[in-house]
Amino acid sequence: LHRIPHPPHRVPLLGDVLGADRHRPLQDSMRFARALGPIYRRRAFGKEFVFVWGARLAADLADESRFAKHVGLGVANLRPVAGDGLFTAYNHEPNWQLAHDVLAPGFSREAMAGYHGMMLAVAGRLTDHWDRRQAAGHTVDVPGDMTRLTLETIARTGFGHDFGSFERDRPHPFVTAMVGTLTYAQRLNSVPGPLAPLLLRAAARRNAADMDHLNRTVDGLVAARRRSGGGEGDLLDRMLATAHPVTGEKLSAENVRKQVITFLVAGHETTSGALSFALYYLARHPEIAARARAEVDRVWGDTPLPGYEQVAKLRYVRRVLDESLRLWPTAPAFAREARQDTVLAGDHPMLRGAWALVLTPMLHREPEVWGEDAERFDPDRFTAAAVRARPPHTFKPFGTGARACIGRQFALHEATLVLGLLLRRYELRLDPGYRLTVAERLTLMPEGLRLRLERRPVPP
Ligand code: MNH
Repeated sequence: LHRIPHPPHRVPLLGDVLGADRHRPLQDSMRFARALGPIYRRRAFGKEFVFVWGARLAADLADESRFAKHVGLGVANLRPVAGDGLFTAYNHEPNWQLAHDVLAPGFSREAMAGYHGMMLAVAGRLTDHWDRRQAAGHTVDVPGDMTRLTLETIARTGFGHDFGSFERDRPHPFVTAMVGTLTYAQRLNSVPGPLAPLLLRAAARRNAADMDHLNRTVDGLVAARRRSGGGEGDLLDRMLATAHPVTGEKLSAENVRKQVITFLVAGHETTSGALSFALYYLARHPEIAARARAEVDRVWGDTPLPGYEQVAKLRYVRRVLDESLRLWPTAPAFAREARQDTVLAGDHPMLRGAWALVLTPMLHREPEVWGEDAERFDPDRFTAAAVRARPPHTFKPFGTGARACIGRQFALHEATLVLGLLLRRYELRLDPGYRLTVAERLTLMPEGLRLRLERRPVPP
């Protein structure tokens, strides 16, 4: 450990937390990364935390035979909310494998093709809303509306539920409660564990109320499904009725509750951020937007509603999305622990159970991999040839290994579809005075992003 650099001024007890931006811990860690290099440590309240972003080190941590997901920091702080749900389960908890095997078919190609029609319907609610805003001469609230869209999409496709987000002026109370618990989980990292109940008394009370709200929403949704006696084989049906193909075991009622919360939250928050950042970059770079729009016009022609197959054909739009997730991966870190005593990248001895946090936004800007212009937005970094030329494990917006994102294809399909529809329908105008600032609540979101729209002639 002593060979890993750390900040020069360490305060007794507090460690390296002074001067830290409590509301933007990830961007704070990015600053430390730039100053200290590809692996560094920070001390907080007597504990050392190791941060990694060098490409060679991150690639070694991706070796599944020696490392696995570590449930730590933000993820661990979500255990009271999501328990042994898929995202927050410990590797050794039997409910991880059980739920993974039962739910994975819900993300197969066939399942995705089945969601496509509902995704289109929800996107139609977004464009109806944006048409009205545009006609009235108003700007649109990008993160707010992307959250409406992605919440309705996962709720409809996964759970046959309608939150009515587009019929509300303010965020749905479910979203407010979710943002509350995510923010609270992030804040728990900035106070010494034992003192949390004291320092965060008011916040802890609010958090309990938020968790209550999430639980009640989910219980209502599950009860409605039990009454109606099954849907059309969506995620909720799988959770309630599908037995494990080998063991015949089913998810318990308590675990179903955790999975529903997990999927409603993980299934929309990060996709909303990804769409918001992509729209920011498209509006900031009109020449890139024009190229993407030309692709949509060419590939979709004047089909009013693109089919499932037509979405994957938007190769350039997809590159815009990848490049947005490179600069701002909206789930910006993941932790890896040693399965046994080992040496990281031949340099750093690690005991079994020792862990490090991979800072994805810094890995994605590593100059040796992405070049000296790594901060520049350029979708052509994701042409097939460019991807082949890069070393493996250098682009990790969806994490790595057995515990990588189960919803990756779902998110990419939804986001590509929506970007295609929006590019085809609108020109996006950004206030030239807007400066990108990134808000953090474990996930990332562009702050205060509003766009002015101009309608294009579109198929009926
Ligand atoms: Mn998702 C795990 C990022 C969309 C459901 N997701 C992960 C991880 C990352 C991630 C990173 C791994 C975390 C870790 O190692 O600790 N996820 C994303 C991003 C998007 C995203 C950037 C959108 C863009 N995720 C989605 C969607 C769903 C979903 C959509 C569901 C429909 N994600 C999950 C679940 C897990 C996960 C569930 C946990 C998987 C597991 O551990 O088995």
